[in-house]
Amino acid sequence: MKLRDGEQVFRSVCRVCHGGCGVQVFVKDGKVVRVKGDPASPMNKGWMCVKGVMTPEIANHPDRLRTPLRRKGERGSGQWESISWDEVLGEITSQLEKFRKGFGPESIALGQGTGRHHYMHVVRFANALGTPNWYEPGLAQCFIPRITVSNLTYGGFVVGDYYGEISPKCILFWGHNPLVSGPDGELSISVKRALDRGALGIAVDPRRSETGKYCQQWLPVRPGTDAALALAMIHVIIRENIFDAEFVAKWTTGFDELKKHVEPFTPGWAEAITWVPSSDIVKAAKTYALNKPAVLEWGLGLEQNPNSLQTVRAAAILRGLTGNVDIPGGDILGMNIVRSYPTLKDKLPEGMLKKRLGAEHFKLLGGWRAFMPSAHIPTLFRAMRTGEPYRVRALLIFGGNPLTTVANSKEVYESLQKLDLLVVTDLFMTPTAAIADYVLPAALWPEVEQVIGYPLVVENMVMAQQKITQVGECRQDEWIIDEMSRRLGLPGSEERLEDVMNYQLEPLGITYQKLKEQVFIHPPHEYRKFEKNGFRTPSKKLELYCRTLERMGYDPLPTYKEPPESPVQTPELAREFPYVLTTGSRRKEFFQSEHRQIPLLRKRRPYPQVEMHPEVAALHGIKQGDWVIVSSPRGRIRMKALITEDIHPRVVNVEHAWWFPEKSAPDYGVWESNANMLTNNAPPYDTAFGSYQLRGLLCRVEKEVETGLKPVST
Ligand SMILES: Nc1nc2c(c(=O)[nH]1)N[C@H]1C(S)=C(S)[C@@H](COP(=O)(O)OP(=O)(O)OC[C@H]3O[C@@H](n4cnc5c(=O)[nH]c(N)nc54)[C@H](O)[C@@H]3O)O[C@H]1N2
Ligand SMILES: Nc1nc2c(c(=O)[nH]1)N[C@H]1C(S)=C(S)[C@@H](COP(=O)(O)OP(=O)(O)OC[C@H]3O[C@@H](n4cnc5c(=O)[nH]c(N)nc54)[C@H](O)[C@@H]3O)O[C@H]1N2
Ligand code: SF4
Ligand SMILES: [Mo]
Repeated sequence: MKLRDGEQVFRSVCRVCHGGCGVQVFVKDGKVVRVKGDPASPMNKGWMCVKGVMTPEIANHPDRLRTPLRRKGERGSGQWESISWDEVLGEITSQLEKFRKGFGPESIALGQGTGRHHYMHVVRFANALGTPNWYEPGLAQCFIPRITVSNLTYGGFVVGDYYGEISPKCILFWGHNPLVSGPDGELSISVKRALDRGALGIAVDPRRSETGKYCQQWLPVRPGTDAALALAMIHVIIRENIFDAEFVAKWTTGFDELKKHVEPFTPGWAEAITWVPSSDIVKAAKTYALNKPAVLEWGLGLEQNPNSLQTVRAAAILRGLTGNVDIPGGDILGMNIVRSYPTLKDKLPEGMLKKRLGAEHFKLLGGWRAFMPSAHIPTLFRAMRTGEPYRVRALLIFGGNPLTTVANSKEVYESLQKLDLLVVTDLFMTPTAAIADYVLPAALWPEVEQVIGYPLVVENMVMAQQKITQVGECRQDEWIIDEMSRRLGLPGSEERLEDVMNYQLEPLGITYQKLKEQVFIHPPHEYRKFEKNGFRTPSKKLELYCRTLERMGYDPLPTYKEPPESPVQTPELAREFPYVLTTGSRRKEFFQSEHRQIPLLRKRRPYPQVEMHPEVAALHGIKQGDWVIVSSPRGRIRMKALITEDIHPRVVNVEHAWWFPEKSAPDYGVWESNANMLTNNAPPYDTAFGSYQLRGLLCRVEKEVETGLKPVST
């Protein structure tokens, strides 16, 4: 590696997204000046994505928050004063103490964003504070159904095996576009390499996504109906006798029940529901079953609907039937080489479990069996807004912009405005931070110390993030939490972050300081672990039929449910809103609501886009690049038309999490093009996870005319 004048280099791990890329960080005069992929990292082997290489532009951006801020005028007036850490922490903790004593710790909620370095530390803080109410905008809508279903079915989480000698022969991409969204258990580059090595690709997606373009087969499914498609594929695999009979007989439970259960779910039945031709369903089922080893890459397309448990279960069963679990080149169970984060869950008083908002209904999200029990977002925000069943008075958000990422943004706004205390810790001023009482400046990844196990959840490799630079008064979230904990005298506050990291690393016989020198540890993968001790399920087998679910009152075998808002369920509404709306598909340039202020990224994607088929565009007189109004029964937004053949002709797709840092405070244009103005946070929810619907709603599109429709604003 070549050093330029005055540079120093450090090895760490990029966390502009969920992370995973080993990198070399070049520092000059105390600033990050460039980052490069680390060729020695087994994960990315020197590769980096377009966001990661922008780290210096993010770290040194003039708009970065650099000091703690206290609101001066009214909420949202845009008037702030800089105060010291000592003052801000003193003021916040004295208010927290007041709420805790006066109304109980459950009146304080904690919020955060998707899988950051401080994720588990926020959970730890909630337990230490004694509040059951923390949330993250993903959870029931992201990853928790996949993790929980994996645990129930296989006794552990699985990820595609792109790391060994044997490469997958087939990859079934189900509602997932990893060439763009990569770091959700794998990296884009690993998937791309497997496809380049000749893996057959099948994409189940209403859009022919960037990943879909590499696939031999595209199944443009009607959003929200994936469970029907998966059930039909199970039907075909059993009917055609192309399941792995030996594996099924020896290592699974409930095959006979499953076989009987799927008899009615023929490809013809599924075609009517999913809009995918039955011949394509048969072909996809055969390709997946007959090309072993195969990976099933699952994503948000399976989860962001009110039948998330059963949809994800149906996909999980496909892996089991075909014997693709924990084999080289298949979907592998994690090594979990680090000890789980000490979240102090035993410090949460018993009585608080019952008070967790939503837990009594959504047992796999908030109940004691849940993977990482959290509050149900619509129930929590309703409690802020209405005081039912009790008032939530304070919310501390560590990295999250819920005005853009939680369904039904207008209700989110009303809920936040009702709080007595809103504190937002972020890298930048956002529309959510702009209506807070205090805004705290967060550290970006090169300013942070943490241990990261990767791929997420399965932890086959462990890496050290190290603090290399300091920007202004920015502090890592864990530090802020620890300082608050100390002032409040909470359990665990005597431990330093380094103690926590060392505790995690203990089974590896290494300390954080040593790991920093070593950069990463990547033990060889052990396959077919079930042959030694069975699967880590109650039956020790892979559970096609799940008795745990049955005991909890959920269907032990997967079932299909029509989405509550759809051309079939609500045909009257569909006359007014004739297209099926899906939201959220990721873009390479942005991570969720971030990076719109980074010039090189924004230049590549200056506007929010709505994708529609040429037939739809022609019907409404819409031309490529026109501004379009997209409306749903809940609201309307404007986006630029992206007209493409690569989408089902009855589906419209909008990007999510748009706001405009260049527009004026406090809204920053958050009401203009924000997908969650269209989405629904009302029941019905998934009965186990409480997932609400972000995909498979109804909408209409029309060309924006200058004097006509204007975006709604509050
Ligand atoms: N309609 C629709 N809505 C969706 C989705 C969808 O597909 N469709 N997807 C959902 C999913 S899967 C998820 S995970 C959520 C994501 O939702 P969030 O994770 O809430 O994403 P953001 O809104 O971008 O908020 C992240 C904020 O954290 C800040 N940040 C980044 N790093 C740090 C850090 O280290 N510390 C601190 N304190 N702040 C930091 C960023 O500047 C940004 O403002 O959105 C959900 N919302
Ligand atoms: N660049 C970038 N990378 C990211 C993120 C980001 O914001 N930007 N976010 C991160 C986070 S938190 C997450 S959770 C992951 C998400 O990563 P993915 O799971 O890949 O999520 P999406 O790209 O939102 O959606 C995947 C695909 O689902 C399709 N789809 C939409 N509705 C349906 C449906 O009903 N059924 C099916 N089968 N498909 C459907 C979309 O067209 C899209 O191509 O990405 C992570 N990585
Ligand atoms: S994929 Fe994620 S970890 Fe890798 S370079 Fe991009 S932002 Fe960084
Ligand atoms: Mo997510």
